[in-house]
Amino acid sequence: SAALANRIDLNLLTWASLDADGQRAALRRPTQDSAAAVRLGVGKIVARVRADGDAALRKFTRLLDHAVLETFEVSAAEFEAAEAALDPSLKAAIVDAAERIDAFHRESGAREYAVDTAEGVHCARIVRPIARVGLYIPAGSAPLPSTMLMLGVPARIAGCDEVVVCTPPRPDGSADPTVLFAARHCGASRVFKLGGAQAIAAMAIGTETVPACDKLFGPGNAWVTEAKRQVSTVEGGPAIDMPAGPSELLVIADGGATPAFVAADLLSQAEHGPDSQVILLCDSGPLMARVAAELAGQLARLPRADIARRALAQSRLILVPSIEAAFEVSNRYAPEHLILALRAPEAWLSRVRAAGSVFLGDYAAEALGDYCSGTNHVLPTGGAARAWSGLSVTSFQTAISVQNVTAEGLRRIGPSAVRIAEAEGLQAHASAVSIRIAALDNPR
Ligand code: HSO
Ligand code: ZN
Repeated sequence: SAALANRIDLNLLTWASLDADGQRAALRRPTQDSAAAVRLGVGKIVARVRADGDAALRKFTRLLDHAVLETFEVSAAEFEAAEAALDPSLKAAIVDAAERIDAFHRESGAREYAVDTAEGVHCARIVRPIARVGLYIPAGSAPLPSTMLMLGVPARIAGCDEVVVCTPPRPDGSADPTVLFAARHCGASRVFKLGGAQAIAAMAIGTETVPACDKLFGPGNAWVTEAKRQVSTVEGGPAIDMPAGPSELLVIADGGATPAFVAADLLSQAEHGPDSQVILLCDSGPLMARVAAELAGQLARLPRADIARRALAQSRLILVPSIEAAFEVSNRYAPEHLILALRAPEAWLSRVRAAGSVFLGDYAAEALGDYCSGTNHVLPTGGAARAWSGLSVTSFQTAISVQNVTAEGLRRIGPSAVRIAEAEGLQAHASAVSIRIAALDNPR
């Protein structure tokens, strides 16, 4: 209705009535390429941190975070003050969430294995932790201690030697106490009060106080994301976790879904930021109308209504001809989060081809996965779920392959190597094998 449309701006679409262009437009994400100004600004920050180290960090922290800091590292006294300041029920909830994240992620590491590919040819994979990792915990519009757990717990399970954390300081020079508590709880080695592109530059390059890291993790604003991209392309620079973009939720609901639950899930995503993406696919017109009404009602009561309203204006509620069709649309979009508000959700799981994390049934709110079901909330966005996976212990490990070849093994596989090397015109390769076979044939 017009009255409703005035209160919240929703895009209600009917999939079957859209042509190919209309369907493409319905699934289009807002363009994410970083503005030239951001690219340039980040480039300057990275160059200054490379040249001036801590002095540059002090300058950018004063200019951009409005905090005057002589040293950045969080002291034992600060950790203790943070812990003392926190409500015991909040501490208990963080400990509880960390336990469940630990329980789920323990199973997620790369496994070592060994295969004899021929008699005398023993091949194996061994797994090692990445030595030094850098975790970025944003504090922007809301500090996210849950992100500290999602990065810190798998790093601890992997057994990384050093876990470096950066989180932005507040203007008074302190860091968010909940983030500090979570950092200490998952055993972070060192925490620095640094934010933005300068934090990423520091962990990538290293300064007098911040150590250079082998791989950088964590979400952040456009500046942080661009900084990760830039430092990872420098020769010898760190690896990064995954391309990060605005958070997304796609819900597939049938006529039996509970409109209030569906609306609440959509709003939980929308309140993250005005650029959050929210899509509902539903095969029931009446349900869609009731979700739209619920959205309006629940939105009015939210403290972050303004942010959520702007995200919803970019959202889409799409009537699809069938649940089968909904899965085709969803796989094409490849959402970060996928809720199946369906009557027999497990039976539909086999249809899911591309998604970061799936929530089955009426009770699996996305917010549970954000905090404490145990799964990770650092997930591929922007359609990356077609080829990328969410964070797990393997993200903090390397796998090293090993081969052990006996004389018998050399005799078995050597001739194939020689033949292929000759075909490639690589005579030194062929010789490296044939010289050994000859030595076996003519022991001196
Ligand atoms: N939904 C966000 C994670 C988050 N939500 C943190 C609340 N706190 C991206 O998966
Ligand atoms: Zn969330």
